[in-house]
Amino acid sequence: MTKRAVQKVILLGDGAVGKTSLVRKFVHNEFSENYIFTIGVNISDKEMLVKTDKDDVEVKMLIWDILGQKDFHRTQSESFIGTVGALLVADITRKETLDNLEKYWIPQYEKVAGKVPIVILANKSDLKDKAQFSEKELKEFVEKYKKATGITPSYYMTSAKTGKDVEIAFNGLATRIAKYKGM
Ligand SMILES: Nc1nc2c(ncn2[C@@H]2O[C@H](COP(=O)(O)OP(=O)(O)OP(=O)(O)O)[C@@H](O)[C@H]2O)c(=O)[nH]1
Ligand SMILES: [Mg+2]
Repeated sequence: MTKRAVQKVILLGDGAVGKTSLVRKFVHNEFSENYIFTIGVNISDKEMLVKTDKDDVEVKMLIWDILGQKDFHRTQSESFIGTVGALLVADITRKETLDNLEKYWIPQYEKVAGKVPIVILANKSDLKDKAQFSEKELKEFVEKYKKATGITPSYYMTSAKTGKDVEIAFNGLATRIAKYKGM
């Protein structure tokens, strides 16, 4: 039997890491080189089919894309309420964006949402020449998180430009949430 579910999820990470671009690629299959920073929140939705061990689940994902600037702490925290999972996004051309997931985004998010499923994305993987960290370092980051929490997040090297691993990352999060909800 096919089940149905609505999942509110959110993308988190520093300014210009590619949160809006990832959503645009996933929902509309479009990409633009222009940077227009997000003001407040954009909400998109996308239907997808996920498979758990028990069932097929038709998921309607409500995707919240918020601004990454840290000065807007309150707007960000309010948008975390009611989410059942998050995509944590870093930019491979700026190592500090990965450090900030650990220092800022994950703790802030967990304070509001608790220990819900998360997926870690190292975006702009097409810009290999400018990379400041590798897949190996991303894996170490995930291992460290696992040691601290007992939870192993999935991780992907994405590119909103080429589309690499974008669909699989969103689908991976939706699948984790469905399992977490016992579906
Ligand atoms: N080469 C490359 N450029 C990317 C990729 N993803 C995003 N960009 C570029 O990076 C810039 C910032 O992208 P956004 O998607 O607006 O970043 P954001 O995280 O939404 O930024 P804020 O809304 O300010 O928090 C834009 O110029 C994009 O074209 C990618 O995978 N590869
Ligand atoms: Mg944005």
